[in-house]
Amino acid sequence: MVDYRGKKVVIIGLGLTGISCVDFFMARGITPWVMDTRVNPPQLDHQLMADVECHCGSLNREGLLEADLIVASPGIALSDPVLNEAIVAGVEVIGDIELFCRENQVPIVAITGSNGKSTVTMLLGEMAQAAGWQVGVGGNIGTPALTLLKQEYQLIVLELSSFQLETTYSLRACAATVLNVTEDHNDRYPLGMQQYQRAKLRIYENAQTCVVNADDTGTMPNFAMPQCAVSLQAMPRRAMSQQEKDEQKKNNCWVSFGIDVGDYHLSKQQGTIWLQVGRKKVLDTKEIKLNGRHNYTNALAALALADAAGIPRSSSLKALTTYQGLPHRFQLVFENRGIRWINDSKATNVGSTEAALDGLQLVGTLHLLLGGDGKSADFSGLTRFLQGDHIRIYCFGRDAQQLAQLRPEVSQRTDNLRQAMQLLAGQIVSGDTVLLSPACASLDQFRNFEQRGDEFSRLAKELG
Ligand code: UMA
Ligand code: ADP
Repeated sequence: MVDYRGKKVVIIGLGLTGISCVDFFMARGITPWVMDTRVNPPQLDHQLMADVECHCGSLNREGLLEADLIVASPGIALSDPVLNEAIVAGVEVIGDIELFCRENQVPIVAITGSNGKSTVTMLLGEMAQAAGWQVGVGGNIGTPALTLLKQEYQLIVLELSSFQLETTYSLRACAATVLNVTEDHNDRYPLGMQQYQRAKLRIYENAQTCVVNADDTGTMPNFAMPQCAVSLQAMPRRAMSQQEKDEQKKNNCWVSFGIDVGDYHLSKQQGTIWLQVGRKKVLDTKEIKLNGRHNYTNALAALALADAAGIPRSSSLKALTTYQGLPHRFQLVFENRGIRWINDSKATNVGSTEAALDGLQLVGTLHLLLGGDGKSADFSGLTRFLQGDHIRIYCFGRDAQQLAQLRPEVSQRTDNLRQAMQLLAGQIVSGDTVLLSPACASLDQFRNFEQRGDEFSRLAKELG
């Protein structure tokens, strides 16, 4: 247990992460100072804040420069000028995952990627449970990691975002994966994909088994990679020495998953698609409850992680035949008069919407709802999935205009999701599919992707 007594601790951000950090320090007899650039951060009225001072509406420069330790929530960019000044001045800046790793004694499976994190994280939790293990699941999925310190577990499964990985140094996962790397969070990575990817690859540092995607070289760590020209702006960590890199290369092992290649891959035989490990077919994909082709690779990744963590294979396979997936991820929410309504509200970037469109089996016309805050993404990758006569596109929210440009002749624009759904309701016929897979974050018009998905589901039942 690290002793933080006598240190001036500042927590930035008073959301879910921030309040879990306040709890952590208060339980150790340390009263932190909290700051949030929001005027009214969400956890301001939390009972734990009764005796804690919170500076709202900006970051206090002097307070940060005088701190011994800054714990930054994932929602605040390290490039924030005031925070960056403290980093440059040498103040130690970490995140909640680092605090967690310094205390935790339990084996960790760590999962990141642009898409599929939550699905694979939950699936792994189910696999461990099927084996009768006490398993804790948390991180970016919504349960702050620090809350997992309060219970005894045999295994911890952490979903980690690139933001969380930027401020983590002591993670030593028994198995770690970057599921895929496609464009996302451009607004937080002004130096481009390489900057985003480097943050994700940090998950492999000191991992015993690294599970990589054989179809996506972006997921592969390259310890020989020369230092990127685009280093994270004053990233508060020292670089690994060559000796450490060589040591790591020797000590950990690599396992891959992929569609046709990889230690864990798919194989086709007489119309049946199998999950295969090495030369052994282990499960007929017809037995998997999850929808969509991308979920076969998620299943392979989860199986590779579970094997590496020592979960009995039979339990993992059993979980694959029962796990139904999470809501808002390519979820059939209503079917009536031969019309399917699919809620894929969690598709908050181009890669996830591509996966939805790629796997779609269509009978009639596809009515596709796109829109929201694109986080400065380049949407052009979607164009190849929007071809043909059997598609109508409805664009709403902040980036509606840009999205409608992808195929203007079949696109219509509205202000919001409700209007878009009212518009399409007059145009659908039996055999059609209505798909909300917006390729954008929801935050311009909704509290979160769940609220957007719930509105879609409600309107589907009302209009369909
Ligand atoms: N913010 C400010 N000023 C601040 C601090 C935050 O404006 O000083 C804003 C941020 O821009 C952000 C919002 O407040 O949009 C929330 O930030 P936060 O750090 O307070 O967030 P938490 O409530 O602590 O939730 C975070 C994760 N959110 C983010 O990384 C933005 C949650 O992931 C995660 O479940 C939670 O910690 C527990 O670990 C959500 C998410 O959207 C689901 N993650 C992104 C994603 O998956 O794409 C990375
Ligand atoms: P994350 O936690 O990374 O956002 P989720 O499992 O919540 O991932 O899924 C988010 C979105 O990405 C959903 O629309 C889902 O259908 C899609 N998705 C899931 N797995 C993959 C994958 N392997 N590749 C591309 N898209 C995926």
